[in-house]
Formats: sequence, structure tokens, C-alpha cells
Amino acid sequence: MIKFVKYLTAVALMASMSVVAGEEKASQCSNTKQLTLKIDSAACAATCAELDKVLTSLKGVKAESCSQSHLTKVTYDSSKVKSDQVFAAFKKAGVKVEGQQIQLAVKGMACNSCSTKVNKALTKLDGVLNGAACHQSKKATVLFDPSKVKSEQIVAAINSTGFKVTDNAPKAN
Ligand SMILES: [Cu+2]
Repeated sequence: MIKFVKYLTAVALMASMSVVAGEEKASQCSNTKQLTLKIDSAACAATCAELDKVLTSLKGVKAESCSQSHLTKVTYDSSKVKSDQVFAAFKKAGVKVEGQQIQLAVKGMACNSCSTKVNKALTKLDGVLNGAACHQSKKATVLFDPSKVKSEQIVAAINSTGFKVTDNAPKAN
């Protein structure tokens, strides 16, 4: 009988654990998307503030523009807003988007020739405006035109060099 009770307790414990795991999984599969966009280098602080205002007027959108780096970080809820609407907001604010930027962790780069190999693979891709891999930070920063190339293709190009992308780019759309 005691054995049976122990068994029941174990089953109950396992059941409660799987519930917790399920909840975690759900939060990872959220609709939150992130976009980092390079904007017109002529955009000043006032323009950036105006841009953020236009962006955040969209439901489910958070935005932060930096007039120094000329990068706008947009976080949005894809169940409430589509990336097209985000891009339309830039137009509305009169700010030109030069490209989308992603940063990828790349495993295996040990020296300059490794990062050069990754850079070459990146710049060969049509739609990649700038690719900078650094073997010290183990990261590749890629600026690309999202209408010409997708982040998955960028990851594939890096992986084809033999070095591996260890995290996935935040996907737009
Ligand atoms: Cu090397």
C-alpha cells in the first residue's frame, strides 16, 4: 500500500512538472518579434523622437531610436501588427530605412582568416549590404535588405562556411 501511495505521489509530481514545462514553452512561442533597422544617417534626435512616436502609436509596438548609431529597435506583437505596418510607419515619419540589422552568434571562428571567410560568404549574398564577422566577439553583424534576402538565408550562408550559427535570428513577419 505504501508503495502504491509513493507511486501516486510520483505521478502527481511528474504531472505538475510537465505543466510547468508546458507553460514555459508557451511563453517562448509568444508573438513578440524584434526588428533592428538602420535608418537614414541624416536623422537627428528630433526626427528619431518623432519616429518613435509614430511607431508606438501602433498597437503592440515598442520602439527606441538612437540618433547616434542610427538604429531603431522595434519590438512588436505579431498578432496585433504586421511588419509591413511597422515599415509603413517609418515612411509616415519620413525616415528612410536603409536595411535591417541582425547579430548572430557564430561558433568556431578562431582568427582573422576565419572571420574573413564568413564575411566573404555574407557579402556574396544578394541583398546583404554589409557583413562584419568578428572572431573575438564570436559574432556576425549583418545589415541587409529584407525585401531581397531573408535571415534564414544569411544563417545558411554562414553555416556553409563550416562555422555554425548558434542562435537564431529574431524573425520578422
Ligand atoms: Cu581562423
